[in-house]
Amino acid sequence: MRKYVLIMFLVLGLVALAGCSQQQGQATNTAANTAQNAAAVKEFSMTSYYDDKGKWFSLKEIDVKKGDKVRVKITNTKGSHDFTIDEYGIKEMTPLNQETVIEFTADKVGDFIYYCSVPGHRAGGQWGTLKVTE
Ligand SMILES: [Cu+2]
Repeated sequence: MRKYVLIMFLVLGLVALAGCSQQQGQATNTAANTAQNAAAVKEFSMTSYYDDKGKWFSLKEIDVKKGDKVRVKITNTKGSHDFTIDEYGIKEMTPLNQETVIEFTADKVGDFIYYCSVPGHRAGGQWGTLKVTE
């Protein structure tokens, strides 16, 4: 009988221990996830295009927080275009029928115009606003 009680205590102890270590594991996972989120990339997709009605990027606004890593995927479906943000020193060609991936860190706060620098395209409407807030 005594042996039985001892074994019961041992089993209970083990169960309690297992519960504790599992909780600890979860806490660690949560911390890791938070760290990952902090460094997470904010991703945006758009097409770059023109026709008789106008020229444009399908996405008119990119909203991010200061410090965010920004990934912009641009698929050029018609014509010859680039993606330019003067204040960020970005000017990337976007070859036809390809996805061009542009990455940068939003380290300046404010509203910045992204546009296509091919003559006439920005005036034709091929631009949008990058909004970076604190
Ligand atoms: Cu263009």
